[in-house]
Amino acid sequence: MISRRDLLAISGAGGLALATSRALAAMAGASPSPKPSMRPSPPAAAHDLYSKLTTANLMSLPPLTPAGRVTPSGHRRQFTLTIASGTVEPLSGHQVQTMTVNGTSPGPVLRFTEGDEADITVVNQLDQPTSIHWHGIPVAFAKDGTLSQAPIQPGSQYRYTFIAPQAGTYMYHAHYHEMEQDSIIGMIIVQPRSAAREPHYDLDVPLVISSFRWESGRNTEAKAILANAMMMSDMTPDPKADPKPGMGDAMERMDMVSYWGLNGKTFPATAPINVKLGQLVRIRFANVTNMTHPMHLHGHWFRWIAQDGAALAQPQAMNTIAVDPGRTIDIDFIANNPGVWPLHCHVVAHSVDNRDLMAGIVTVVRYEDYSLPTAMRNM
Ligand SMILES: [Cu+2]
Repeated sequence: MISRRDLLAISGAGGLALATSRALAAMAGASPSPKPSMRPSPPAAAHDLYSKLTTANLMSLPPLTPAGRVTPSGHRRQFTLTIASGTVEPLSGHQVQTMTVNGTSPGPVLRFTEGDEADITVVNQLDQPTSIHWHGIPVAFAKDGTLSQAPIQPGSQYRYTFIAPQAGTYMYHAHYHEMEQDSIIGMIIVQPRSAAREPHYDLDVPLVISSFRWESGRNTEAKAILANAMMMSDMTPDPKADPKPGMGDAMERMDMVSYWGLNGKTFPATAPINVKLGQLVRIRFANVTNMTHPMHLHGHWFRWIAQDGAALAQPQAMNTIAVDPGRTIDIDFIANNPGVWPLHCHVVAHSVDNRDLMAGIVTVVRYEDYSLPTAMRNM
């Protein structure tokens, strides 16, 4: 496991040299029988490093080109989304009872090409009404899943149709009892009719930022435990602080508030983004939580290329981007710096758990065959 101290060491000016082998080995998924190191040549590495001290290569990539006009493609794409109660496992051994879409949360990524007719049947197997909102997509008023539409009653279904708009990243989510139904979420990806309007991406990664509510009856209790734990860590004992539950119990209970995640998993259960040197990688963020998540990538700059499904005429170079609630953000980067690099929310409470270990909205960009130097592995 990776502690906050390790994370700070990796993030800080001292860089990798300060990171413990424990942290890096965990991120690299290092096995007891390590493979040989991928790029051992020091002169080449030094040269590569200097060439990375600018964003020129990244910014020479073309921007995404928006569609001039979307016309019907003549294709109909049908999906069935079944909303039901279910169990998910954000972390191995930690099960959460929630509401699911086709058995998972987030639900499946729905993919279209511009101008396709989306034909989506939503089946409600909950014991309460629901409806689905097509976030960012200009659908007909009666299909918006909100005020214009009677909710889908338990045991019944509703058919949504709309035309897939200009290429970009969108999402869907429940718009009925939103607090309770906040796990009914998913991403929509619309591809351009002409591939020439976008750079060729070797990898296109959807990342839905999600959270899992702990049992609502324990909300107050969790806050009290958090307050106590913070006071204890500051070494400023408060005589009024409730000595019960004890710290051990507090630790155990605090696990319940740690389920911030990516694609329904919380680190270290999140899927790594496996890249090869030289690849062009696109990442699509969708945030349906109620907090802003400043997503930071180590070791690289990236371009901010689109927001809310709309391409930016002038992409911006950055390495941290705030993904606001209700927003989709697209970024891309050149995989030019081998390693096992964290990509994480920079709000510490969203990326570190109660035991100071990396958790929550954290994943890694992991280069193929990259392994840690032997010396670090054995430290
Ligand atoms: Cu966050």
